[in-house]
Amino acid sequence: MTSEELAWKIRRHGVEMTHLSGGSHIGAILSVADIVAFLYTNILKYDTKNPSWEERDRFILSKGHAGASIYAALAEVGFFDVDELKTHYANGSRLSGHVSHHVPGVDLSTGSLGHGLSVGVGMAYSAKKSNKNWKTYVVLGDGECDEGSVWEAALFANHFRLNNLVAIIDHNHMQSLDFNENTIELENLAEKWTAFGWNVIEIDGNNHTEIKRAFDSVLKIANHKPTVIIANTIKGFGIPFMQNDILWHYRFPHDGWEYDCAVNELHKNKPNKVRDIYTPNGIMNPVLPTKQDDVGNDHTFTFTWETNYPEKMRRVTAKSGTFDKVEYIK
Ligand SMILES: Cc1ncc(C[n+]2csc(CCOP(=O)(O)OP(=O)(O)O)c2C)c(N)n1
Ligand SMILES: [Mg+2]
Repeated sequence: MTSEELAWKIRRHGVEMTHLSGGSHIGAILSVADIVAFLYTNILKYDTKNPSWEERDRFILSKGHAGASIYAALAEVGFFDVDELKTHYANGSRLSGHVSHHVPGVDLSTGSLGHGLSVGVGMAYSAKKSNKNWKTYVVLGDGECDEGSVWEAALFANHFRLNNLVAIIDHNHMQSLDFNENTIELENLAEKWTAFGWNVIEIDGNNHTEIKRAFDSVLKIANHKPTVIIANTIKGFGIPFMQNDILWHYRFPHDGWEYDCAVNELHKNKPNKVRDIYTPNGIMNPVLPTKQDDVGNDHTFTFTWETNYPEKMRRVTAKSGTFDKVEYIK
């Protein structure tokens, strides 16, 4: 399976899982899908028959609210049956809303932001002390980088020259209620990590060629520093009416136009070899939003989409075409 194929499946499962469960965070799942897919198809060493294999690479999704992306990847590569994904968020299911270590293939439960890098640093440190070859990979949210513990871990990783540690930041410029820059200023993120002693690689995190380039350069780095990949992404990537719209941090695709259009948007870019197990041909006669439906509006907490908008955010807007009127409105 290619990384593009797995990324599509993660997106499709993510829509289904949040739709069925009424669970949140579809925007965050879509944002990180390409990074997760690339890791599970090209980078991580694991054994689906022996999840606690000692030589496996360690992986932590520190932005644990996007747990559906990991569950979908783990099921698709063979850690458990894909059918189980339907139990996401259900009472008694091991596929809890946020990432659970009770799921085979998961090293750390996450969801309370700001802890994953600290634990990852500990893992990398122990590997180094015991001369182990496995690596540690941690995916963080950019809003998560508001947490002080992230920067304490960054200091530690530099101090102990943890060149067996790779952090990837899903830099979608948004957090739960607003843009990062309207919450706590984060820029210049790359300079901050450089100042903390890390190698910094900056890429478009929804582009698989660029993700490959980033991991290829990680292999070539010969110094003793830890590396961070700042992956510029778009929250909601792959479903235009969700892109860069903060509404979809918490809202799930409801019955009707939200679910129908989400599925059909994904089908516009479905790789040929991939089969959609839920709606093989997309949705015939989809419900479409009307002018009264809440689509294309600014849902940020501060309503500062246009006024006083920083130039750098405008670039994100232009790139994604967010708030372009959704073409299939009746
Ligand atoms: C310690 C902590 N505080 C608050 C939250 C609530 N929360 C869940 S997701 C989120 C936003 C995270 O933003 P970001 O890290 O940028 O992730 P994204 O969804 O944009 O990928 C917040 C504040 C949390 N999970 N943990
Ligand atoms: Mg974010």
